[in-house]
Amino acid sequence: MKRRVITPLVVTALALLAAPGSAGPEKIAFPAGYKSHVLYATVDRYDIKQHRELYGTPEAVQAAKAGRPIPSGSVLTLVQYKAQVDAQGTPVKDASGRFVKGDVIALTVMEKRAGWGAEYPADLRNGDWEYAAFSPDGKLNEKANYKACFQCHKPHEKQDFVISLASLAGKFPTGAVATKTGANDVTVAGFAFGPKALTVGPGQSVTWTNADNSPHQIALAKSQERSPVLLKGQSHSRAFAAPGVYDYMCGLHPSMKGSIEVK
Ligand code: HEC
Ligand SMILES: [Cu+2]
Repeated sequence: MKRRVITPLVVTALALLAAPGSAGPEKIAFPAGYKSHVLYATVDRYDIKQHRELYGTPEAVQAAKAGRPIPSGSVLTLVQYKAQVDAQGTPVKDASGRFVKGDVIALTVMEKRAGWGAEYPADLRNGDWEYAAFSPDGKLNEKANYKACFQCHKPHEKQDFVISLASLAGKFPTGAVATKTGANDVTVAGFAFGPKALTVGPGQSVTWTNADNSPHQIALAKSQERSPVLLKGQSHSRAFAAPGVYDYMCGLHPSMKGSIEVK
């Protein structure tokens, strides 16, 4: 930051900035230098046909790797690219099976600074984080649904609201996953539940196993109960006592849907 003489006018402006009601995406400056940050993960989003690059400031990556809290001043930038598709609309893959990126659609950013976020009600606040969305040319998107950023990242409070924390910490498992194919097993692969609809007897358990590189989460529609976030290779089991149809979705990717019928 440039040094400047603090005039009374600047002092007033600073006081206004710190006043309640000033919370919001305007606090975040476009991270023009994000490409010089650390590219810590890439994500192929089968559900929305996007390729994503996730960048973090070096201090954030170092802290996450060491298991320390992410420091004030950290910036995480998620760059959304359109996936290139073939004539059928299916994403084209490169030699290593990854989506081929097209144009940048948007950049979403999280920035954490000590003291930020205090204006938000407790059921919305994401610690000291603010969220902002930018167009490819760096203009703030004032029409983005900022409440949804807070709501969707809120359940990840235990990992400082950073959904990709395991990747940021370099702890994301790699390698193939041995999928289970028992009658009560559901495999999560390619951003889909398989089988999508499963029937089990009363009192039986269903086990979901995540075979994707992306994390997923089982979120029951009616009760809003959520499993822990399942990283690649991790499983979650739950017994269903009462007959009925239990619709669920992925808590991270709401377009992924499935159902369990108990009868
Ligand atoms: C539907 C749920 C959902 C909403 C709404 C959402 N995110 Fe996320 N966000 C995710 C998921 C899931 C990831 C992990 C990467 C992925 O799968 O694309 C993520 C990752 C991120 C990351 C990378 C760091 C991290 O937490 O892993 C940033 C930055 C980010 N989101 C910013 C935003 C902003 C800004 C908004 C609002 C404009 C927003 N998000 C809204 C689900 C959501
Ligand atoms: Cu998911």
